[in-house]
Order: sequence, then C-alpha cells, then structure tokens
Amino acid sequence: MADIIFKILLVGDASVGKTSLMLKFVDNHFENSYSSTIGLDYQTKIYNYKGYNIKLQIWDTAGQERFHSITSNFFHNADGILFIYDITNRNSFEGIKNWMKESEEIDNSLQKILLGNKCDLNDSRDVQKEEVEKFCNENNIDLFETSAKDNINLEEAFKRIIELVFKTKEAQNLLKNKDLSSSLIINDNIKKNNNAKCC
Ligand code: G3D
Ligand code: MG
Repeated sequence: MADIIFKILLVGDASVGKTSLMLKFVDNHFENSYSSTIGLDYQTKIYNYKGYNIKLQIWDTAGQERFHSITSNFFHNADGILFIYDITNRNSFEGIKNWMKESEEIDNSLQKILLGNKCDLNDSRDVQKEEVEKFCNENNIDLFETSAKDNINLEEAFKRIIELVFKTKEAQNLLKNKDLSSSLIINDNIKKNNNAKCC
C-alpha cells in the first residue's frame, strides 16, 4: 500500500526517448522499435524513500507532442517534470526552452530536472554537455545525461526528482499524516489510451 502519490511528467520533443525512459525505469524493458501511442498514458512504480512507500505515477505524452496539443490538464496536479532532450539532436534541446516556458505559464511551482537522453550515442553527439550545464546553472535546474537503452543514470534522475518533490511536500506538511495521503491513491494499473483521462 502506498503512502502518497507523486505525479511526474515526461516532457520533450517527439523521439527523444520519453516512452523508452518510462518503460526502462518502470519495467526494466527497452525495445529498439515500437509504434508510439496516441493519447495520455501513465505507468506506476512504488519507490521507497525515507520510509515512505511512494507511488510514482509517471505520465508520458504518448505522441501528443507532435501535434502541440498538450493541454493544461496534463500539468494539473503534477508534482514534478522531467524535461527530456536527445543529445544527438540539437533541435530537441532548443525545444526544451519552449517546453519550460509552456509549463511555467501553467504552473510555476513544479519541481524540474533536465535529462539529455541517448548518451550511449556519444559519437553522434550534437549538444555539448558544457553548454547545457551553463543553461542549467542559469535556470537553477539539475542535469542528468541518461540512456534508456543502456540504463545509464535513470535511477539517479528519478531519485533526484523524488527528493525534490519530497522536500516540497515535507515543507508543506503533506507528509506528516500517512492516512491523509491514502485518499489520493487511485489506480494501480497501467492506464491505456482510451480510458486514460488526465487527472
Ligand atoms: P518518444 O517517446 O520521446 O517519442 P521513444 O521517444 O521512446 O519512442 O524513442 C524514440 C527512438 O529513440 C526509438 O527508436 C528508441 O528505441 C530510441 N531511443 C530511446 N532512448 C534511447 C537511448 O537511450 N539510446 C538510444 N540509442 N536510442 C534510444 P526507433 O528506432 O523506434 O525510432
Ligand atoms: Mg512516446
């Protein structure tokens, strides 16, 4: 039984590896090729942190990013965002600035970290880490270079966003009473496209 839910969003351009990261982290599963789904989709994973069983609800944009149709509903009740770009695709890093702006217009209080995915493809690198580190310093955001394929830095990245969200909830006294949070538990199962409504 989980004590509390953390709603974490995966945001970034199409093909940066959002779905792959989610599947690898939740199921330790990576597929070289699969068709993207359309609609909102989330998976859950129980994560033990500081004695709390935290239910991570990890939301994937599941293809919608292509149509720029992500609505404010997607951000509703979110706790944290993983902004993701692809280190082999410069445009995907440029895109992060727009995604950040868009999310801040909707909710400026969310915890955020930045992921440069596909770091296993270092030979094809198109975005230098030093440049992103400078961007991160200016924007006060942590950077992790990850590989969903080779399972590099995924645990570390998720641990960091959990730490940040945990601290925020702690400061708001939302963690004191474990019974309080049990009312937030909604559904253990993976919600698939058709019946998945963004909470
Ligand atoms: P998206 O959900 O952001 O749109 P996907 O991205 O998870 O669908 O991934 C897009 C493509 O990138 C997929 O390849 C996937 O296998 C690949 N990919 C995702 N993460 C990594 C990674 O860390 N390293 C490498 N090398 N590839 C990755 P296809 O061939 O299906 O387009
Ligand atoms: Mg996807």
